[in-house]
Amino acid sequence: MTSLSHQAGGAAPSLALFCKVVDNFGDIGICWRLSRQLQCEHGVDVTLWVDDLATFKRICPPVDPAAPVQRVAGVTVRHWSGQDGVFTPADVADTVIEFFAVDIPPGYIDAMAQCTPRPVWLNLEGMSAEEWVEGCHTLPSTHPRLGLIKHFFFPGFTPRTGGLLRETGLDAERLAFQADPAARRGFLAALGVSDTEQAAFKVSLFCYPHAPVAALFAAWREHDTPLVCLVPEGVAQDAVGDFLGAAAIPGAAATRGALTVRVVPFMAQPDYDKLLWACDLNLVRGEDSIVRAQWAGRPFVWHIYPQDENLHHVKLRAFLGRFSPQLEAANAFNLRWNDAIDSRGDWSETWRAYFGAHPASAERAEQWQRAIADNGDLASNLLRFAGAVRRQSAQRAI
Ligand code: TRH
Repeated sequence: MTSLSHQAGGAAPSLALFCKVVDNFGDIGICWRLSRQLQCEHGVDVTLWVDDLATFKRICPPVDPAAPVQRVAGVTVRHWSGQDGVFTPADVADTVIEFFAVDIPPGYIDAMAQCTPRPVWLNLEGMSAEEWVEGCHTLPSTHPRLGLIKHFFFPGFTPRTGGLLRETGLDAERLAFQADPAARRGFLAALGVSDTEQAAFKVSLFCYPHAPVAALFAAWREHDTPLVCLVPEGVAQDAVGDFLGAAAIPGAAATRGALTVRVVPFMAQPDYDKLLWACDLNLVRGEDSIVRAQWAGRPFVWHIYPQDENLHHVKLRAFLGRFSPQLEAANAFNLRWNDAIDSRGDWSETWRAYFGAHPASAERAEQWQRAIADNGDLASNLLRFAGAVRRQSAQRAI
C-alpha cells in the first residue's frame, strides 16, 4: 500500500476523481478502474464524481442510475449533476483529479484554495506513445486567480510517464485463466459459444462504426480454417446485422464460408478482460480496451478514437513504432483498419499476410506486456507523485 495520508489520526487518505462521460465507455471505464484500484489496493477513500450513471451501469451493473450518492465496491459514487454546488474545505479531498481536463465545479475549486494544506491537484490526461508526453508529464500549471498548482499526469509506455492502469493481481489471474481450459470453456459457453466455435480461431471485435468490418468479414469467409468472431452487442451493428441477415442481438449467430459471427452480451468490465484472455486475436478500440488487450498478452489490432485532422493517425503510428517496428503485416492491418492507408477494396491479402505472421505477433504481445509492466502501474505511480508534491509543498510552507 502506498501512503499518501497527510491527515492526523490515521484516517484514510481521500481522493476525489471528476469524470465527464464525453463519449462511449472509455471515460468512465478508466475512471472506474482507477477508483477501484486506489480503494482496494491502496486503502484510499475515493469519491468518484460522474455525470452519466447510465453509461457507468453498462460496464458496472451494480450501479444505480438514479442514486445521487452510492457506495460501489467501497468507492463513493456521486452523480455530478452540474457546476453549481456549494462546497467548504471539509468537502475537499486530499488529492483531487480531473480526468481529461474536465472543469471541476468553481465552488469546489474555491474551497480547495481555502484548505490548509492545499490538496494535490492533478489533471489525468489521455494516453499517447508520442515522444512529447515525457516532456509534459508532471508539469505544473498555476491557477491565475487562486494560485493553486495543478500538475499534468500522463499515462504512457516509458519510465518517464505515468505508466498504464494495471491491477496488482491481474497478470496472475490472466495466466491462471489462460492455463485452465475448463475455466475458458465455461466462460465462453456462458456467452453462448458452442464447443465447435471454441475450437476455431477466435477473434473478439470492438471497434467504432466506421471500421471496414464488412470487407474484413469478406476476407475471413475465405480463411482456410474456421474463424469465429465474437462481437459484444451494439458494436459494428450495421455490418454485423448485414452479415447475420438479422438483428444483432445477443445469441444471434450465422456462419458463411469459414466465418461464424456471434453476438455476445455487452459485459461487465471483468468479463470483458476474460473475453480478451480467451481469444486468439482481439480487435480493440479507444483508450481502455487497447490497454486491456496489451495486458492480455495476446495479439491485438487497435481502432483508435478518431480526432480532427487525422491526429489519431500520428498517435497510432507512434504506438506502432514502439510496439511493433518489425511486424510489417500487423502494422499494415492496423494502419488500414484506421484508414491511415487506404482501407477500401479487398482485404484478403492484408488478412493473409497478417495471419501468416500471427505467431510473431503473439510472441511480441507477451514480450511487450512484460516490458511495459516494468514501468509500474498508473495508480501506484500517481500516488507516489501526489506524495512527492505534498512533501514539497509542506517544505515550502515551513
Ligand atoms: O468506449 P470507447 O470508445 O471510449 C473512448 C475512448 O476512451 C476515447 O479515447 C475517449 O476519448 C472516448 O471514449 C471519450 O473505448 P475504450 O476506451 O476501450 O472503453 C471501453 C470500455 O468499455 C472499457 O473500459 C472496456 C469496457 N467494456 C466492457 O466493460 N464490456 C464490454 O463488453 C466492452 C466491449 C467494453
